[in-house]
Amino acid sequence: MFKKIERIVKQSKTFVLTTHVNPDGDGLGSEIGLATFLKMKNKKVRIINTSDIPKQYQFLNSGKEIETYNAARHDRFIREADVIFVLDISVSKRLDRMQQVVMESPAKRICIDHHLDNDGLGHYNCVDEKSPATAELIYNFIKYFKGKPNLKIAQALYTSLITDTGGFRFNATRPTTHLIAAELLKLGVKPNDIYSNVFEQGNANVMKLLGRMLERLKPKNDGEMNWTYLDEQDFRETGTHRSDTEGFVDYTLKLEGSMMGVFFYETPEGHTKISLRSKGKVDVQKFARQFGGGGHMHASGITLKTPFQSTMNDMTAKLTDYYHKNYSKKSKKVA
Ligand SMILES: [Mn+2]
Repeated sequence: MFKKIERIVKQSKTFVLTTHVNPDGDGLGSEIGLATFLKMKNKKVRIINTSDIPKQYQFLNSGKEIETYNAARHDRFIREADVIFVLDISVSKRLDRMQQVVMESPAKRICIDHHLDNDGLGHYNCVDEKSPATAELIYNFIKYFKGKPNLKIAQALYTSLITDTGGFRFNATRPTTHLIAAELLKLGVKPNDIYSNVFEQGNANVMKLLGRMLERLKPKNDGEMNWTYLDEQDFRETGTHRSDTEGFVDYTLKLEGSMMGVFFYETPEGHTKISLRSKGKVDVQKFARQFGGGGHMHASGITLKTPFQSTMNDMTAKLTDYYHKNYSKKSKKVA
């Protein structure tokens, strides 16, 4: 597939790069990495995303190369581009506000991605679902091109790797991932600079919000399931946003013996958002699917348009029951 893409790139002049709504470190790092490489090849490149860059990734955009989509400013360029690279997704719905213009553009669409879901968004698909990050594919692509990554590319791709592998701790992390990381370090990446930019941008209000969430952690099923919540009052009193809870749910698995974690929060409409995390054989996606949610076996989410307090009580009971029936050590002893 690299061969085909190489030919297309050689024949083309103008490129749009984009990624999914609410972009993460992998999507953004892959964009900067690939854009920088294409610019070295004297291509005309614009990175246009449907969402703003989250604060912790703004250091990647010191050159102001990543733009937030605005129809008046971007539609013409998107329609006239030779190629649209879609990074870190292969499903058009996740382009959100940009979906229509991207799908209508006569440009060749190339997906570089590591997700299983694919609705035919790309005319060309460079997808490796075994790869822990899209950035691995971008790195390999640059190498295939016999390109020499510079420090900027290295920093961008390193950001992608550490975010999508959870700091090299997820099982998808493979020998290649570390070999690529090693090459990026050789190019001058300072691991703590990247780590600090991404993970040490906390603010006091968000810490207070986290404190409330942690204080309320309650064990169920002999501590194998742990759940907690934040409601409207918590966000109001701490002056925080729902988006500030990114990563909070991970704390539910930090307790010894915790196999499944549940975090509820109240949406601005008074509805219920549930984040689920699990380990080992415990499958939270199976539970989430029954309620219209989705995700992966170990990380899923559900949004319910029903009142917060009563929904939380009801769902906690259902989750406790689900865990007990399928995974609880006690129930296995009985059986
Ligand atoms: Mn990714």
